[in-house]
Amino acid sequence: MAERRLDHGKKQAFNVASAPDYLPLPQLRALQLERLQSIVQRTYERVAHFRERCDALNVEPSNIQRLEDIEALPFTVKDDLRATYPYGLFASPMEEIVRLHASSGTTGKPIVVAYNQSDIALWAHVMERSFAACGVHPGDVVQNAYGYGLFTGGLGAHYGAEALGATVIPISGGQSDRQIMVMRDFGVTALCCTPSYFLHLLERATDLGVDWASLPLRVGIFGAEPWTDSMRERIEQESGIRAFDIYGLSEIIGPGVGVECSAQNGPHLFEDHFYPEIIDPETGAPLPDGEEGELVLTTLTKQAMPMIRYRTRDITAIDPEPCACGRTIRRIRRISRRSDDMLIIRGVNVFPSQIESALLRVEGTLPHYQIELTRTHGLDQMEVAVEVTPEILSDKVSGMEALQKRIGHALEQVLGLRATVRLVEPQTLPRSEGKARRVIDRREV
Ligand code: DLL
Repeated sequence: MAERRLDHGKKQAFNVASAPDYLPLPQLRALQLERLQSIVQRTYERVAHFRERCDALNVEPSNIQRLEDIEALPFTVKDDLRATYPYGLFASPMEEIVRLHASSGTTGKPIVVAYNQSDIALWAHVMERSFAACGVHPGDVVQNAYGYGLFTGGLGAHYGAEALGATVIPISGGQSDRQIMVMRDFGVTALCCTPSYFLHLLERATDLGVDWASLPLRVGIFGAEPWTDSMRERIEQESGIRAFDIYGLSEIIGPGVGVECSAQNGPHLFEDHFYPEIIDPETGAPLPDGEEGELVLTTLTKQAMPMIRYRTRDITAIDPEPCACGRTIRRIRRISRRSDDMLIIRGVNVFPSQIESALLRVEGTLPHYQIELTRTHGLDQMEVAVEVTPEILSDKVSGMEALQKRIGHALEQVLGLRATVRLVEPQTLPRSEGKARRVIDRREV
């Protein structure tokens, strides 16, 4: 089934909206510099918080003469948004602000982000380019299962797909049975949701006896949470669609900061609007292309709430190699972790994505897992619950024990740590309509 649909993605015609993806480099850099100078000036004039930070560092907008001069500017971090909650970083008066979104933090108040008319048009534009890069075109029927509401996923994808001229079904997240009915009855060809929710839909469709292979679905535009290449392989193999990685964050605009092209080799960043840097997360020092570190983004054209040198906490590297698709905007490696989702277990640094890729390499596992951390007598314990295929469950006890051992071994090899492995029946771990919750940390701080 996998091969049957793979070629459809190549249908992608050169789209006028995506022309800026192919600018000659000198032109792109000149455009970035011009835009950087202008946004720094605007923010300095209109946002007291930014001006005070600049003054403290003795830097002013006229110091930005080359792109590298950006390094003299102060960083913006999530705490700056919290400290100025809700409206303190706006660079437009309220009469010009036409939309607010918010992203819930793990603690306390959400962070609030604002858009004026021009920002909404910019967002639709970068999302239109995103859909075009994934091979979506007018005539496609796009089921948008990202949540509509304060979350940026739903409305962000919605306006982009409309701008492209595709047909949008604004179904939002949840109600899986209805999603599947709509997918089948409306002839859906492209689906937007988190990768974990897609897995859930796939599973539910099987339960309902829907013949997945008979559906015209061709493309998945998946993001909002980390997922690995092993997860992509599973998804593509089981569903026969092509799964593209879309990246974004509320503080910068929402979805549409970057997206993969038909080469599926890491997201291209829309650099003409979002200027990337990679820094050492410990020292803040800039790192060269190719080296892994924290992604820092500057919005070059967003007006209502510009973000200058925003520390995303997302760990990646800029890949300067030209891409087979011919786009000149650079790619980043797929984001598999954040600097703040690192778990320290018995002194060892562990990222949930490492666990995912180790698990999925073992045959007999399903791509549903959960990590639970506890502490007994001062010692951290890690239990990894993983769903297994019905064939494994119907096998002899010895088969299950062997699988448990193989998983334990795979985890130990990757993490250098022993974990208790619990094999569970299919569909017993909680499913999410949006971002999956993979880790339950019950250790007391
Ligand atoms: O998740 C925006 C979005 C919606 C992106 C739909 C893609 C699709 P936030 O809720 O503010 O915004 O969360 C942003 O999610 O800093 C990353 O840590 C993570 N994230 C987003 N996309 C990806 C991805 C939306 N493709 C935070 N891979 C970001 C890995 C991702 N992590």
